[in-house]
Order: sequence, then C-alpha cells, then structure tokens
Amino acid sequence: MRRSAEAARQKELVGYYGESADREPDQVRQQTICGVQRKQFWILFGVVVAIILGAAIGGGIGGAMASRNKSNSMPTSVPTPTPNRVKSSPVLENSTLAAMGWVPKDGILRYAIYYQAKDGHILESAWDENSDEWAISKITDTGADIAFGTPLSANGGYPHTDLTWDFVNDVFFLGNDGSMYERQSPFKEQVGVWGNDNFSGQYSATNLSTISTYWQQDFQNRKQWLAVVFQRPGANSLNIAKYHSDKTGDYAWQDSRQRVAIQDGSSLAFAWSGKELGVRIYIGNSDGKLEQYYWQMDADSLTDSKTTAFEIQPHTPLCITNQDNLDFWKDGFVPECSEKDPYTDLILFASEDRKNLTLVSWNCSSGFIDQTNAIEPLLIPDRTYVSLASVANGTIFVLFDAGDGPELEQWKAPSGGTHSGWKVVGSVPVKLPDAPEKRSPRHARRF
Ligand SMILES: *[C@@H]1O[C@H](CO)[C@@H](O)[C@H](O)[C@H]1NC(C)=O
Ligand SMILES: *[C@@H]1O[C@H](CO)[C@@H](O)[C@H](O)[C@H]1NC(C)=O
Ligand SMILES: *[C@@H]1O[C@H](CO)[C@@H](O)[C@H](O)[C@H]1NC(C)=O
Ligand SMILES: *[C@@H]1O[C@H](CO)[C@@H](O)[C@H](O)[C@H]1NC(C)=O
Ligand SMILES: *[C@@H]1O[C@H](CO)[C@@H](O)[C@H](O)[C@H]1NC(C)=O
Ligand SMILES: CC(=O)N[C@H]1CO[C@H](CO)[C@@H](O)[C@@H]1O
Repeated sequence: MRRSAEAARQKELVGYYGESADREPDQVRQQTICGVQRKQFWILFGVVVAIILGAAIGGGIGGAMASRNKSNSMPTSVPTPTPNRVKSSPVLENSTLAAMGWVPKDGILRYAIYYQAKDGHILESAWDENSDEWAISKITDTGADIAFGTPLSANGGYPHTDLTWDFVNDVFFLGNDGSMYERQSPFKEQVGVWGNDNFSGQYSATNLSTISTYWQQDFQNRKQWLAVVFQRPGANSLNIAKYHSDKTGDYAWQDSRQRVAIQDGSSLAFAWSGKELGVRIYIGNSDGKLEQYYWQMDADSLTDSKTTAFEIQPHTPLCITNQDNLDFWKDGFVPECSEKDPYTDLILFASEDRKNLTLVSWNCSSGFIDQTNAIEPLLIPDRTYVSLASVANGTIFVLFDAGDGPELEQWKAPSGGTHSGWKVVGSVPVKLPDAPEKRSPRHARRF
C-alpha cells in the first residue's frame, strides 16, 4: 500500500487559501502550476480520502484535585507530601492534544502531535517512519494570542487538492477572547515556517468549546471539504464552519448552526468516513449520553442520530480512530451496509474523574459494543487522563499525568476483525531540544 516513490521535486507555490478573497482561484493559479515541471503524475483511483483528524478535549484535571481526605478510612502510610514540587513535564497541566497522521507523496508515514507548553506556546512532536525519531518544535510566536488550556485540533491536506503542492499541516486553537486561529505550515510556500491562515479571526467560540476538524480530499475530482466544528454561546447548538473547493473554484468559509440537543462544552470528534460526502460525528448530548450523528457535507445537515447508553460529561477527553474491516469481511459474511460504512469506529473516552478510560466500538452491522476489557492491560492505576487524540488506522495518543505533569504515550489498536491485541507503542518525547534533561528540582526551570 505504501509504495515508496520518488516525489518530483517541485517548486513550492503560493500559500493556499491564505490570500485575497476574490481571486480567480484555479485558472489563474493553474498557469503558475503549469510553469512547474511535473516529473511525475499521481493517479488516484476512486475517492482518495486524505483525512487526518484530531480531536482534543480541554478542561481541568478534576480528578487530580480530588480530595484524599478519607475521614473514615484506616490510618495508612502517609505518602510523602510534595507541596510545591516543580513538575518536570514542560506540558501545561490542562493541555489538550491534537494529532494527525498522513502518508505524503514520498510514501513515508508521518505523525504530528500538538499540545500546549506551560508558557502557553503550542508545541509539535513530529515523527516519520524513515528516521523513527521524534523532533519537537514550537509552532507559535512569542506574544501570540493563545488561551491557556485552549482546545486543539490538527489536520492536513494538499492545497487545491493538487498533489504538486506541498502537504500542509493545519492546527486550530482559541485566542483569549475566543477567536479561533488556523496555524499553517508550510506557510505561503515557506517550508518550516508557521503562519496564521485564512480561517483565523473569522469565527469565535465560547471558552468552553471543543474544536474538531475534518479534511476530505477527492483527488480524482479535485474536490475538497475542510470542516471545523465548535460551539458558540447558547445551549443546544453546534457550529460547523466549512471550506469547499472544486474544479471550478474555491468558496469562502461559511458556517451553519445545527440545532441539536448538545451539552455546552460537549466533547466533539469526527470519525473516519468511508463515504464521499458524509462523515460521522460524536457529541455529548444534553442527557449526558454519547451520541452519533451523520453530517452530510454538501447539504450541511446533521441526521441519523444514534444515542448510546454511555455517559459522557462536557470536556471529557474523547478520541476516535478506525479499523478497516474490508479484509476481514472479504473472507466471510459481508454485511451490505459495509459498502458505505467499511470502518469500525473505536471510540475512547475518559471517566468523569479521568482515572479510567472506556472503549466502545461501533460499526454498521452490529452497533455499539463496550470493548473496555480489550484495553484493560494498558490502564495503569493512578494515572489521570488529561487528553486523547487519534490518527487513522488505530493509532491513539494518550496524554496522562502520573504525578509529574502530562506525559505522552502512543497506543495501537489491533487491525480489523478483532478487538484484542491493543498495545503501547512507546512514549513520545515532549521536551524542546534546549530543555533541561535533568529531573532534579535543582535544575528544573519554568518554561
Ligand atoms: C490508513 O490506511 C489507509 C488504507 O490502508 C492508508 O491509505 C492511509 O495512508 C493510512 N493512514 C495512516 C495515517 O496510517
Ligand atoms: C488551564 O490552566 C491555566 C494555567 O493553570 C489556567 O490559567 C487556565 O484557566 C486553564 N484553562 C482551562 C480551560 O481550564
Ligand atoms: C468563560 O467565560 C465565562 C463567561 O464569560 C467566565 O465566567 C468564565 O470564567 C470563563 N472560563 C474560563 C475557563 O476562562
Ligand atoms: C475501569 O473501568 C473498567 C470498566 O468499567 C473496570 O472494569 C475497571 O476496573 C476500571 N479500572 C479502574 C482502575 O477503575
Ligand atoms: C464490526 O465488525 C467486525 C468485523 O470486522 C466484528 O467482528 C465486530 O464485532 C463488529 N462490531 C463492532 C461493534 O465492533
Ligand atoms: C477562501 C476563503 O475562505 N477566503 C476568505 C479569506 O478571508 C477573508 C476575510 O479575511 C474572507 O472574506 C474570504 O472569503
């Protein structure tokens, strides 16, 4: 599947939709593109979905604050008090997590994970399959407007659904007054440079909002949709901002307000879609239950709601990854619905005290099933789950606090057809290269 091929070394072109609003997009742009030698053509059959979505849910670490005052318990050994200890983690205690995974033109799988440092900066841990190493860097500028504990979501794609462009990473976050930003790299054709792109400043969300994004690209028809879901003040609604382009042009961001029975501060997460024009989205409904909707992109409608029995509180860490059942189903019974819905959604979310996680799977033929026993070996006691983020094909990133501030771990779900075999891939470094390595408080430094 992952053919390594030499990508044509092409000139980078002007930044994506980061320019003036009423330009003649593709025709004008096309001439620039034609000036570039394309040494290779990439032909994609069918709908190629280049989606990477990250959902991250904010909020404080309620469980960590829980009182240990057990008045009627037996006197036990008192843990050594550590009142003013500086935690060695450089990550903000209530940071959210966003993740994206993609296989670009060079055929090398990559991941990028985003989280917030104690000084408010947003950091990236980036990995590629070739080097198998993580590189940590800052993606924001000193003095940038970033809310502490901002929700984060990350996504990526090829500008103009055109593979001759460089793949861009997009990170979404909130400023202090609630306005939303889209941080992009490469920015205006400069590799390694981050800048605020066109979505920035156009919308604002409540300080309770979660942000989740979805980017679907159809290279055969040169069509794409980039969607950002968030909440504005006021109960029972969800906002979806949508950017769309096709062969004839690209259209300005527009948003719709969906009236659904949703919690204020609901956790929000997109699932991977097997369909061209629709995608599932998960919310916490106003009865405190996890609920699934189907969002039809062109019609902007939220339909086909399925309420589950699973309880979910506002801001609960929540993420969804997918299992591809096609190979599994090929060998046996193939449910008719799998043609449109080939994936199993693996839905992972924290308990109210954030000390535990629940895993639920869903697919079109069997509905929702509690699979928590499959992840039990991975649930180490005395961890507080701070945030969760996922990429496609069963990879999940877990931000937890075991007493020394947030730490990051990578998990992998089994591939389709089974639920057993979850494993911890390893820990993901979160310290900037110039950060002190020593854990001793003497050397600890505030970021
Ligand atoms: C997920 O799997 C699909 C199908 O095999 C592949 O095209 C895609 O690149 C994979 N994505 C990631 C992030 O692993
Ligand atoms: C996150 O923590 C920071 C620093 O402790 C605090 O200022 C901020 O209000 C918190 N944000 C949320 C959303 O809890
Ligand atoms: C969110 O906004 C409300 C109303 O503006 C304010 O009372 C509250 O303190 C804010 N919360 C945070 C975490 O900033
Ligand atoms: C976590 O939840 C599962 C399922 O509800 C339960 O079996 C398990 O004992 C819980 N673990 C902890 C540490 O509370
Ligand atoms: C979904 O499909 C798979 C087949 O791969 C099946 O084993 C599984 O039990 C189904 N249901 C759920 C909820 O995962
Ligand atoms: C393509 C697109 O979304 N363009 C927008 C860029 O931003 C301006 C406002 O700053 C909008 O008016 C454009 O529609």
